[in-house]
Amino acid sequence: ETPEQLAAFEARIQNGEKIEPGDWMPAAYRQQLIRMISQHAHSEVVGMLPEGAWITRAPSLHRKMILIAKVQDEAGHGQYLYHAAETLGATREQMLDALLTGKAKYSSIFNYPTLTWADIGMIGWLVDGAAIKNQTMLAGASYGPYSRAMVRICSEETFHHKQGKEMVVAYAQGTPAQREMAQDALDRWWWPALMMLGPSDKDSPNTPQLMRWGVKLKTNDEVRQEFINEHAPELIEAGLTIPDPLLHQDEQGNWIHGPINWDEFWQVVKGHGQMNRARLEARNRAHDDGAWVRDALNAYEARQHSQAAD
Ligand code: FAQ
Repeated sequence: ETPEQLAAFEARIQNGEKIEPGDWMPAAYRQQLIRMISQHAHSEVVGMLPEGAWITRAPSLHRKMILIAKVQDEAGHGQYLYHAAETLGATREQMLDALLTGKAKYSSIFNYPTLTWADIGMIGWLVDGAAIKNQTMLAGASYGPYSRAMVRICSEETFHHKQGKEMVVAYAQGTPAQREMAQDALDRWWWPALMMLGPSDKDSPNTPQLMRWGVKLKTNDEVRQEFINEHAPELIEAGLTIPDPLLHQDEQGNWIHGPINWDEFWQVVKGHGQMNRARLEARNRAHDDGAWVRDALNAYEARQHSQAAD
């Protein structure tokens, strides 16, 4: 890598050009993108588990159909993202191996259990809501395939967000038992939803480089502030109590949160959350159960090759 190459690359970013797969890029840019996009893909795939657990227990056919479609969308998002990472030279096998052996990270949020049906609504409202804020920003990212994947993913997640909000608002205004279930879900998901947007800026080693190269256009704390500003008033309007006694609006209209328990966040990131083990076990089981499909594909490909050679 010469200083001239780097300067030309950075000038392209400054001009708002997209970097495409065959273009020259610094090795660190490629590495950062593979890290981020593959972790994002893993999050979508592992993210199917907490919600998938409730498909058989949905309270109506209507809600069951919505949930099946949502979980299926997450699988699709995982696919686009694995493809986006493949354009940078990562192989599917390497990425899956990193996930299944616990080397790769995926979003902390999916290491929390879904204890009641209201959790499904709360995931749609808060987790998809946080994901949309982060991904709308990433839709402007400098790497073309990632930015384009974000546009499609965000539009699908907008439906997820709406169905979650509709569900929680209905329960918050429903019977006393439904209200209690919605409040309990908020009590358990509020703080993890704030944490999923990443560590505070002072503890975020990747942000400066990612911002310099136009991958992230905002810091973790900026995105978190946007998320709270949108969601806090809506949750309060729905009649729910946000479990943060220090939450208040400042003179600029920003909703200021109390201290986040970053020890809990890092414990979860390091693999010691409530569901880390169960999530990895479930993914490993699914992978092992799919071995016959991979074998069949390989056998089919080998036969096509041998027929082509004949
Ligand atoms: N969980 O220096 P930073 C979804 C790690 S998709 C676990 O700030 P960065 C859809 C981070 O990797 C949700 N680890 O890192 C859905 C780094 O470690 P490393 C996923 C985390 O990259 C909805 C270290 O901490 N979205 O929910 C987390 O600048 C409903 C230092 O952090 C994406 O992946 C975390 N929450 O900023 C699906 C979006 N946060 O890798 C189903 C793409 C940080 O150096 C149902 N990613 N770490 O060893 C991003 O935007 C960024 O990577 C951040 C983190 C913002 C997540």
